[in-house]
Amino acid sequence: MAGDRLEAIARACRVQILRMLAHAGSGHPGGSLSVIDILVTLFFGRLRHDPKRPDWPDRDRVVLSKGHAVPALYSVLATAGYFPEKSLITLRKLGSPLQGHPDRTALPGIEAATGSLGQGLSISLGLSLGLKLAGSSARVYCVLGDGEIQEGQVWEAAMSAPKLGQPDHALDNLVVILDYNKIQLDDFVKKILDLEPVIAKWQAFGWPVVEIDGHDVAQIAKALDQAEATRGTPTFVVAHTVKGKGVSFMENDPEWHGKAPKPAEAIAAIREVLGVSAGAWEDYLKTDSATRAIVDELAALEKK
Ligand SMILES: Cc1ncc(C[n+]2csc(CCOP(=O)(O)OP(=O)(O)O)c2C)c(N)n1
Ligand SMILES: [Mg+2]
Repeated sequence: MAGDRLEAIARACRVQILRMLAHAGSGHPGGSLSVIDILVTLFFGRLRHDPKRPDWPDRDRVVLSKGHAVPALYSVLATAGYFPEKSLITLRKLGSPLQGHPDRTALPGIEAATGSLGQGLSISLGLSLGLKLAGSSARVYCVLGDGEIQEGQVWEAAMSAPKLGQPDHALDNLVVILDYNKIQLDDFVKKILDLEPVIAKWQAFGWPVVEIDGHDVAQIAKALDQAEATRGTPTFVVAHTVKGKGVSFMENDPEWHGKAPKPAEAIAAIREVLGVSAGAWEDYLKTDSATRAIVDELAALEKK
């Protein structure tokens, strides 16, 4: 089953995200865990790409505009074979290509330097138009955060995209996915500056909108199919998600936007992601040597 495979990869990526952040001692768990099912479905269910040839001109592009969630992207790139998994624990270390925000000059597989929020959609418009003008069939996937779209530059790009390149080079190679987890840095998006009615706003600018559960890989894949079948306009996908998804003490809590778990918290979170009860954990670890190694490494870190 394709869905089971994607869910298994997403679980493994969640484990890696928690591991990386605990080793780094800083970073953004909430938005990494909310976006991971989207990134896994893109990279393992959709993208035309070749990890051995990251500069292949006709590759599909993923622009993670909400760049602070890059641990999710690193976990996916490592799993796909862009670089060794052991590099993941160099996250945020001095000299590592895995910086706290993505750097395309440092790490093959990264398409744009993001993290200064609000810019990724404008970059994606340029990439989409360039590919169209070059006669390439490559597609561009831009992932936005909901707090991020409180930035004005996003709306300038949103107004332009359905008109850019018309009529011969319309940007139907562009898909924008909103990770709508309802929380930004300070608090709930609604309390800071409500986005609603978000669907009607994008529709008013000329975007077809597809609304999905952003943790349901079948729904994500179907939305991407719909986008690919759409001619003449880019597509906007509103993915309803849960910030911190998969870890009970992180879910839906603004506190976990930009705070790394302590090693012991990461171990508890990994156990939850894998769906193992506290009582069954030691026996489980005897059957899973890869997780055992990650847990031992975190336990050693806790003692430091
Ligand atoms: C231009 C800019 N302003 C402020 C910040 C600081 N910042 C980092 S993450 C964040 C909140 C983003 O919220 P959202 O897009 O909803 O991200 P998610 O919930 O997916 O983590 C802010 C304000 C930034 N990175 N860039
Ligand atoms: Mg958010």
